[in-house]
Amino acid sequence: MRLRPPLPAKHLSLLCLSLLLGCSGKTTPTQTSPSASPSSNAAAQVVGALADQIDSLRDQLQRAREERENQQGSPSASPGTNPGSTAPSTSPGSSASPSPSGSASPNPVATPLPGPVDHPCRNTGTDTDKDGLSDSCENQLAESFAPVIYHSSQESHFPTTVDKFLPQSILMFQDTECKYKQRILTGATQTQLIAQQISASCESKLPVLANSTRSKDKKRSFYFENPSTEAQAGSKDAQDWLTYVHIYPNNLNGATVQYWRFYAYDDSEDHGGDFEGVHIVLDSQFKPVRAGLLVDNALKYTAWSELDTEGSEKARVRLFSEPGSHKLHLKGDSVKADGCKGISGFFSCRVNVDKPETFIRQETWKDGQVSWFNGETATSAGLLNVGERSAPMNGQVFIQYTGLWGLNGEWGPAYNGIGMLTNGFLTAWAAGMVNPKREDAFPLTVSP
Ligand SMILES: [Ca+2]
Ligand SMILES: [Ca+2]
Ligand SMILES: [Ca+2]
Repeated sequence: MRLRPPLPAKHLSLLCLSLLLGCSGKTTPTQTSPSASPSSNAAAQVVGALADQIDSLRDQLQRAREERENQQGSPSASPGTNPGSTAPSTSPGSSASPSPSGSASPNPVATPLPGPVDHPCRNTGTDTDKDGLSDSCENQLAESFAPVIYHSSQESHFPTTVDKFLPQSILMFQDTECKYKQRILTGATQTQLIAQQISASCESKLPVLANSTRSKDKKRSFYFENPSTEAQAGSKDAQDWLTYVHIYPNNLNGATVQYWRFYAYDDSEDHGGDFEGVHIVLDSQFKPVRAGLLVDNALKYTAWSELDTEGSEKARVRLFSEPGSHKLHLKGDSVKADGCKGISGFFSCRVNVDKPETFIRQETWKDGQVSWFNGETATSAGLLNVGERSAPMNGQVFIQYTGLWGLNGEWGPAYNGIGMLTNGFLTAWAAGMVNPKREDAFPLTVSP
C-alpha cells in the first residue's frame, strides 16, 4: 500500500462525503469540469487519491477473507461474499470503450506469480491476453486441471464449437417494446458478429453495439434464431467437443481456471446456444482449493476435498452433464440415464461411473479420450484459451459478443448473468479476478 501524507482537516468532510457515496468512482463530473476552480480541483485530487486507497484496502480485506476461508476449509460463498465483489477500477459511467481484438500493441511480458520455483507461472514469457500470466502458465494450468465430463447416455444434443454453430445460425435484433425484429446476418463469422450495430429502434435513439451493449432485461438486444432441428443436435464427432478456457490471476495469489462447454441447443428451456461453466480455484502454490458451478443463479463452490476426482494427482474433477439442459452436477446420481442393467423402471436409471453403459465419458484435455456407452472410443478436441475480453486469444473474439445466444437464450461466458452483482460485476466471468478492469469484468453499456 502506498503511504500518503496526513490529510488536511479541510478535506475530511470531502472524505466523509466520498465514503457516504460509496467511493466506487475515482472522479465526479464536477471534478472533471473545465469550470472547476483550482481549489476544488485540488480537493478532487485528494478525494480521488483517498478513493484509490479505500479501493486498495477493500481489495486487501477481500483477500484476507479469502485466505481465512481457505485456512478454515470453508467450501461455500454466498453471493454477498463472492470473491468477485471487488469494486470496479473504473466506474461504470466512465467513457472507456472496449479494446478492439488484434490490437497492434506488442504483447507484454507476464508478471511472475509466487509459487514453486520451476513452475511455468514463475516465468516472464509472452502474455498475449495481458492479464499478468504468461501464455505457457495459462496453458499448463488449463491442461493440468481439465475435468472429466460424464454425458448421460440419454443425451441427444451434443457439444459443438462456436465456429460450427455460427454458419448454421441467423443473427437477429429485437426491441420487444414495439415488437420490432430485424434479420441482421446469416452465417456470421466471429469478427462479423461483434462488428454489428443498430443505431436506433422504436422510440429509442440509443445505439446497440454487438460488442458492448448488454440488454438488462433482454428487451433490446441482438440474439440468434434457434438453430434448425438438425443443427440443434450438435456434433457426434468428438473432434468438435472443444472446451473453451479462461484463466486469470486470482485474489489468492494463484489463478482461477474456467472451463466453458458449448452446445447448439438446450432442450429443457428451448433455447439455442447453450454455455455451461465450471471454475477451478487454485491457490498460490497452484493447488486446487475449490470448484464452482454456475447453478440456480449463483456461483456455488465446493471444497476440493469433497469433490470426486480422477488421475494420480487427483487434479481432474468429475462433472456429470444432465441430458438436454447440460446442467453440470458433481454426482452422477443426480443425472438420469439409459442403459442400467437389472434395474426396473425408466426413471430409476442414473449415471454411474461403475456402469459404462450409462454415460459417454469425455476427457477434456489435449488428446483426451472420449468413450461411448457402446464401447466406441475417439479423441477429444481438447482445450482452447479464449484470453481476456480486452485481449481475446486464438481468434476467439466471440467472447466480446454482448447479445443473446438464442431466442429465449442467455448470454455467453463473458456477459453471463449468473451471480451478477448490483454494480454490474460479472461473477460468472471474473469471480476473484485481481483488480478487474471495467473492459474485462463489467458491461460497458446497458440497454433495457
Ligand atoms: Ca495471460
Ligand atoms: Ca487469461
Ligand atoms: Ca443449459
